[in-house]
Amino acid sequence: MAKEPNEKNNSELLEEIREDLKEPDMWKVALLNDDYTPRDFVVEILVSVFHKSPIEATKIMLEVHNRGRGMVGIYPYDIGRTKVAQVTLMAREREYPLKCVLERA
Ligand code: TYC
Repeated sequence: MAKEPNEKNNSELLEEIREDLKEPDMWKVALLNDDYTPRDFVVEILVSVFHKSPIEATKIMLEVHNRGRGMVGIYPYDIGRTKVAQVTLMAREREYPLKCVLERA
């Protein structure tokens, strides 16, 4: 029987199923140090946006403060991008220069 022009063969269908089952690409969210954003605000962000405990949040904040940058977590692209946007919005609302970036894991 003739194939409809948009009908897919088995290997095309299998390839599509494989694509759907793939783990999503993961992205790193990192915080950058600056001289103006208060330490308490960075801890607050790590607790509220990234669901860290206050102790873990303080550890990460101090690492960023001492080393210039630090990794906060690894997320699928859309979640990472949303978290970066939330941090940036919260920081700008308070007029802090805090930088949060997304990079390939
Ligand atoms: N360096 C800031 C201060 O001393 C604290 C700080 C930590 C700022 C981490 C940004 O990502 C940051 N107030």
